[in-house]
Order: sequence, then structure tokens, then C-alpha cells
Amino acid sequence: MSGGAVAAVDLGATSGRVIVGRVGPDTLDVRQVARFANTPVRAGVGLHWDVLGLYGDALDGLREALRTEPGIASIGVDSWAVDYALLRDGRMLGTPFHYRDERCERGVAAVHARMPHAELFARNGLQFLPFTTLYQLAAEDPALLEIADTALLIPDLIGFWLTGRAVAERTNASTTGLLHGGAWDDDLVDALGVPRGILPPLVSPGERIGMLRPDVAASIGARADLPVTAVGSHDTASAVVAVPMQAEHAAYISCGTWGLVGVEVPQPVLTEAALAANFTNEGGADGRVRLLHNVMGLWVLTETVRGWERAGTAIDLPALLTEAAAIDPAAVPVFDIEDARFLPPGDMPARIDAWCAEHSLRPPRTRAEYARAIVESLARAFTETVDAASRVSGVDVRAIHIVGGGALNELLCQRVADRSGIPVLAGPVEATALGNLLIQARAAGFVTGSLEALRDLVARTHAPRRFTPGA
Ligand code: LRH
Repeated sequence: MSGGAVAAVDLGATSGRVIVGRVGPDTLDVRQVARFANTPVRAGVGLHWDVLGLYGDALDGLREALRTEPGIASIGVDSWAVDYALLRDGRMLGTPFHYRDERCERGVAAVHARMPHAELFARNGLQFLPFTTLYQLAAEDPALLEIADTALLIPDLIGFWLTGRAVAERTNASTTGLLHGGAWDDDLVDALGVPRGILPPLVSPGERIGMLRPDVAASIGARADLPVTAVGSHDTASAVVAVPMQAEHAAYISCGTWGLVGVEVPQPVLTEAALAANFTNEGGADGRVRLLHNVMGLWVLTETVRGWERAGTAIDLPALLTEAAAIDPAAVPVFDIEDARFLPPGDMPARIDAWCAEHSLRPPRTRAEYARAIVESLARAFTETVDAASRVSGVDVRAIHIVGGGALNELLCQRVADRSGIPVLAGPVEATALGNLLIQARAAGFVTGSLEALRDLVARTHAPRRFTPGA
């Protein structure tokens, strides 16, 4: 096999994985060596991530990766955005909160009392999301904030535990709302009462974070000088690296728990239209800008299925979707999947019923009808958001790329093509891990070139599946 080997730790909101990649000019082979559940825990004052458990699982996965591929040249870590840990003298203070915790509402009210969203948008270019880090920091226990000396986003926390070096990787730091022009916005940080000193130095994808700590290297059987490389540590940034698109004519949907729908642009779009459409300008690899909007994603479907399973019915999702595909779309309600009531965990069918009752629509009756209503509602939201992205950016969208787990949902892919009238190119499913691996491989010299060259490699090795409108 040609190319060099690198390892990706990719932590998603419901599961994490460790993936080994062999990457070269004509090679992009990936092998998953570990997959583990990420189960949030409601304990004490709120909903938390079990970050220590995740770190332990990541170490186990890396040990397995090195056992099967001793030549691994680098490790990179990505995860979901916005959430953070506070530390003092290297020790974690408390357990990081989950962005679906209710405390965010308090933070929104506190921040907007000082600065309205439009003013924030002019500075940080972000859409309004109630869990953006700056709102979470405003809801933080002031006593903890006072004694903390460092705040680390989740992948940076894992990187710190691996290397002992505390940094903030730029793509993920852009989701804090505290970044302006690629640097911490000190005036905003001060205005919001965030202690400046807790924000670590920024690094960009491709930069070396540091070598593994000797004790960590010994515990996973790694050589002492194995580096951890900054990647697009925001999972969506890594996914966008690996979208096999021609960016000037394409929209992407990174579809997992969330559906991140947008286009890539060279500069932030801070217009009235972008603000009104609630679009975000998140940082991408190589200084690109991800102009996108968070749509609810597969969360509503998976949470619905989880609820049925908790109530004692085992669900075969592929069979359910096949049944759902046979239903006439006109026979199910299309609801507003972006309604804030669908954000927290809970009884999704009951919330769908309530939405339908409020809008004088007949609610779904069977499990398959619920599944179809969710897919139709998601497909409509995706289509409308692609349309808005095109309008706001001026990108003439001729193909919609769906990457991530949603690329496996054939009904969803077909319905996005049907509703938009634009071909959908589905895959790769593992775009996030591929983007993570590619940035490391380029830093290690196994491949060269721009994001276009990296995307070309993805297109040659992971040809997407085409869904034609009306087929
Ligand atoms: C997707 C994601 C998304 C963020 C959300 C918190 O995993 O990173 O881009 O908005 O999680």
C-alpha cells in the first residue's frame, strides 16, 4: 500500500471513532479501528458530556491503531463545536456541559441585554444559536470563571491531555462567537466579562500542537516523538474539507445529528440578507469561510427512534425508512423542524403532534408516517436553506453534496433532489474523518496542494452516489 499513515480521533454527539488512514497522491484508504458510544449524562445541575470516558475510549482506540499500524505519523482530533472545559493549573474544573442543556437560555438573555444579536453578528459573523460558547460562558458559574486559568474546547481539551499544550484551534474557536478576523476579539471578550487570560493561543489546521506526553506515549505504545497535529477540529470544518465539490457551483449538507447546510466562500458575508436568513460565517481550513445555517438534522429522527426503543419496541431503521418511502408525501404533515421545541432531548412524536395541532394539520398516525413526516420536513428545510445560501452568497448551486451519515438515507437524498430540482451527490459518509486525515497527511507531506486538490483525491477515491430530481 502506498502513502503514509495518520490517525483521526473523531468525536460526534452520539458516538466517537478512531480511524487510521493511508494517504498518498492517489490513495485515501481508511480503516475504523474503534467506535464507542458518546452518551451524555444528566447529573447534578445539568446535562453533561462524559469527557473523561471519551478520552479513555480515544486512548484505547489509538492503542489499537498503533498496534495495527505502528508507522502512524500523526494524530488529529475533531469533535462537535461550542462546548468547553474550564481548567486551573491543568486540572479540569467541573464537567463540561452539553450544548442541549437548558442553562444556555440564561446566557442568551444576559448577553443580549448587553449586546443585541445584530451587533454581535457584525463582529463575529455567527448565526443566532442559543448555545454558542459566548452564551454558555455568560451562564457559567462566576466563581469557576474567576479561578479558571484556561478554557478549552473539547478537541483542544483532548489535545491538551495528549500533549500538555493548551491551544485553541481556529475553525472551532470561530464557533465561540469570540473571534474576529481570525484573532480573539479582545473588546468583545472584555465587554462580555469573559476573563481574557482564559483564552489560549490560536493555531490553524495543519500546525503542530505538540508531541505526545511521554506517559501518554508509553500508555498507548507510541514512539515518544509522535506529534498531534491541529486539523479542522470543528467536525463540520473537517467534513467540508472532504466534500468532493466544485465549490463555486455547489452547496453542501454535512448531515449527522445536525444538518449543516451552506456553501464555501473566500470572505465572510456580513450583509443584512445573511443576518436575516440567520446564516453563520464559520472558519474553515486554509482560511476559507463556511457560510452555513444549522438545520435540525437527523437528531429528530434518531431521538424519535430512541424514544420508541426506550418504550420497549426494537426499531429496524432501514425497514422503517423503506416503509416510509412507500407513503404518499402529500399524506403526511410537513412541520417546522427548526422549531426550538425540537432542540432538547425528549418525546419527539408528542412535540410533532403538538406542532400539528397548533397548525390545524393531521398528525402522523403510524411509525412510518412519523418517519416520513420527519424526512419530508428535513428535506424541505434543507432545500430552503440551500436556496437561501445561494441567494445570500451569489453561488449558482448546480449540485448539492450530502456527506456524513445522512448520505446513507436514500429517501432523504432523493427527496432533497426532488424538492430542489438539483442533483444530489451523496457521500462520503465518513467525510469528517477524511477531512481530519487529509489535513494531517498534507502537514506530514504525504499529499500536497490546495483544498481543491484534496477534494479531487476524495472524488477519485470515494465517488459520490447521484440522486437525480424526479427519479
Ligand atoms: C455538528 C456541530 C455543529 C455545531 C453543533 C454544536 O456536530 O459541530 O457544526 O453547530 O455540532
